Amino acid sequence: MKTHELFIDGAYAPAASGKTFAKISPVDGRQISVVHEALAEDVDRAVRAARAALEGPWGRMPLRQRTNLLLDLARAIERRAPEFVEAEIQDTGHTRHFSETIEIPRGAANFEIFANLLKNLGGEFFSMDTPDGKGAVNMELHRPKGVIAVISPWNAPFLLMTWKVGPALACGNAVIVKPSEESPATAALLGEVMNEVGIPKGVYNVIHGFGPGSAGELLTQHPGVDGITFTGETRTGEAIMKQAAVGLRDVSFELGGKNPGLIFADCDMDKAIEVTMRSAFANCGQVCLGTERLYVERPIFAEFVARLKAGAEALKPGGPDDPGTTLGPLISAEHRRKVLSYYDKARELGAQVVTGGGVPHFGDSRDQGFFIQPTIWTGLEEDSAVIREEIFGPCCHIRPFDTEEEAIRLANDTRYGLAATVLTENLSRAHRVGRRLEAGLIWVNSWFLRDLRTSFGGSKSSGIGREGGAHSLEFYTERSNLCVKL
Ligand code: NAD
Ligand code: 6OD
Repeated sequence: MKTHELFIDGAYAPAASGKTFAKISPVDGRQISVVHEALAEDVDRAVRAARAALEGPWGRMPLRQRTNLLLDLARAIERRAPEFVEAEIQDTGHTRHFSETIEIPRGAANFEIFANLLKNLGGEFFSMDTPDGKGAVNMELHRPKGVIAVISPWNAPFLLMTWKVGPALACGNAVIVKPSEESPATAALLGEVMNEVGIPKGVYNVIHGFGPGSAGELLTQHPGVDGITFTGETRTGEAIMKQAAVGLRDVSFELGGKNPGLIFADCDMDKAIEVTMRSAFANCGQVCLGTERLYVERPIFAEFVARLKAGAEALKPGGPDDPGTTLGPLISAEHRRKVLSYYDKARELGAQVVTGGGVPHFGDSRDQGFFIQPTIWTGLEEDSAVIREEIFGPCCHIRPFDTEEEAIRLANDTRYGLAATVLTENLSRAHRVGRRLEAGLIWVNSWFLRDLRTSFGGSKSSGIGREGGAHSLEFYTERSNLCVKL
């Protein structure tokens, strides 16, 4: 059975804690690996290694050499993509297609785009007048922030982890990654590739473990950490913010969502169904940007519901190696219990279950996995928990609306503000509605489409700060103004 040790100071090493935990396959409930759990001594060692890297060759490395190493890293990930895909799908049960076409290539791209960005980075420059007439010049300097703690989730492990490690390293920081306890494999494998391309030791460290009372909490409380970038649940973000308060460490948070989709009667129906099938069911609904609340203009409500139902029922649940699989499992037994509790709640609240609402049966080992039926409801009140809380499963509620104003009000009536989609062929409506939606990412006639140079993040309870392109410099660098009197 595979064992994932920690990766500290350029080498794999057992946890000093002597503790390990089991990683369970979401496809059939079998244990697939043993994972070492980092506790205080291990976290301390990782922080010391990262600090030493900043004071050593990494900290002194010219920008061109540093960014070239990251470009080499991107190529090496591409070369070893089949290994990354295998590691990711074993841990998560994701469809092979999703891992091969999105997760792993995006991981490589995350190093490439930030390396290129830093290579070509300019900065503010102001020439100013002074009373003696000689003047002064002001210029903006960027310095690495220092040791960055990267706390990442399990729903797109490699993509979301590298989305943070890429800019952190391009800006010259050293990182300590704490991947989710549910998805340790790709973060572990990346250590090997870091060594292969010659990234100096201590620049990239991985500690495994849980959140509270374990590696996550210990890392975010460590005084040697200068900044914490976190992707995960809003409630976890609140806990980490308290932990980060000691020493006033900076945070960057990408949190939960309860994203609306607005489908207007003037949409292209085929496009609306294609977009919604992805936004509601891709990755078995385990996407922070996914759509769990749909509002459909009344004249096309019945047709939309019927066509989405047909689409959901055509999805083929199965493991990554089952031919034709289009819907993988949920990540864990615990997560499935949570999603099923909303399925029960919806029924208790009198929802009409258009399709799904339970667990599929295979008659083989997959019955020990964590599969669940894609589910669509109608008829719930907007103040019900099913509509207000993030479920993070393959499910959505659909409600009719009558006016554009009503659709906007319903969409914005949430504590979250991560993403929204609008389906319309009316260009004026697209702009008019789009600019009134309270979300960090707004799509018209598409979903998940994004130039990586744009900002990414959520408002309200969906996050703090923005990452992506030059926006990442806000968090991953410290800025100074150098004012030179002439
Ligand atoms: P989670 O919050 O349970 O865990 C995320 C990470 O935080 C894990 O590594 C976990 O071990 C760690 N952690 C938990 N408690 C901690 C603590 N007290 N201190 C330090 N670390 C701690 O999230 P999850 O279940 O892994 O992921 C699903 C959630 O992530 C969903 O809410 C989803 O919306 C959100 N998410 C958001 C985005 C985004 O970009 N906004 C992207 C992906 C996922
Ligand atoms: O594409 C990205 O960079 C990104 N952060 C996607 C988030 C997906 C959430 O599940």
